[in-house]
Amino acid sequence: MDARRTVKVSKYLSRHLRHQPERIGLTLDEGGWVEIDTLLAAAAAHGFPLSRAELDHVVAANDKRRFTIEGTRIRAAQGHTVEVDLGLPAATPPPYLYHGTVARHLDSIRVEGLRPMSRHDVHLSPDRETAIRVGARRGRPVVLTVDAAAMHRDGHVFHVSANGVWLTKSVPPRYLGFP
Ligand code: HQG
Repeated sequence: MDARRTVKVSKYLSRHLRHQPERIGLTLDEGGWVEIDTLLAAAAAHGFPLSRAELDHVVAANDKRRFTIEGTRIRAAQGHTVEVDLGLPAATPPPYLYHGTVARHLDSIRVEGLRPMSRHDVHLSPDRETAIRVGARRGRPVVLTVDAAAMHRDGHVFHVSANGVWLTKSVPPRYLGFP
């Protein structure tokens, strides 16, 4: 399977396991899971034939481990805009986490802090390199430092997804370090 096909399949899965399952007639359960056979049938029926071997390859080879297979089911590890409860336990974050963004958002972030926007949670990275990659999706990346230890001490709840993305409901400005 070539790299382009892998990315294409990964984007297709992200779209339908995170954002628009109904577009191909899928219903995710409350945890975001769907039967793999159902997903493959729905994809085929909507003009995107995909083999089980290709699916397994994309899940295993995915640079961010975006998808999780458990038994006969699959789900996206994080990043949903549809309502799901991933059932992740609360976790103690490392002292600092990082958020990659771009300069045009900074005025608003200084006032409001980080908000989840269209997703369920604010996504935070465990290291600067990852945050730079996240910010670079939108332009020249700017990395904000999050005092996660202080947030945790003050009662903010953190979860970590199966692929190592740290999630929290919001980050008030006082916990943010700007470059
Ligand atoms: C910004 C990708 C103005 C925030 C990545 C970001 C990540 C504000 C954008 C995952 C704001 C939201 C998530 C405020 C936040 N005012 N702008 N108060 N608060 N923002 O895509 O973190 O490839 O929803 O800085 O790797 O960029 O999809 O979040 O620029 O893990 O697996 O609003 O998506 O993963 O954008 O990215 P997003 P994100 P995948």
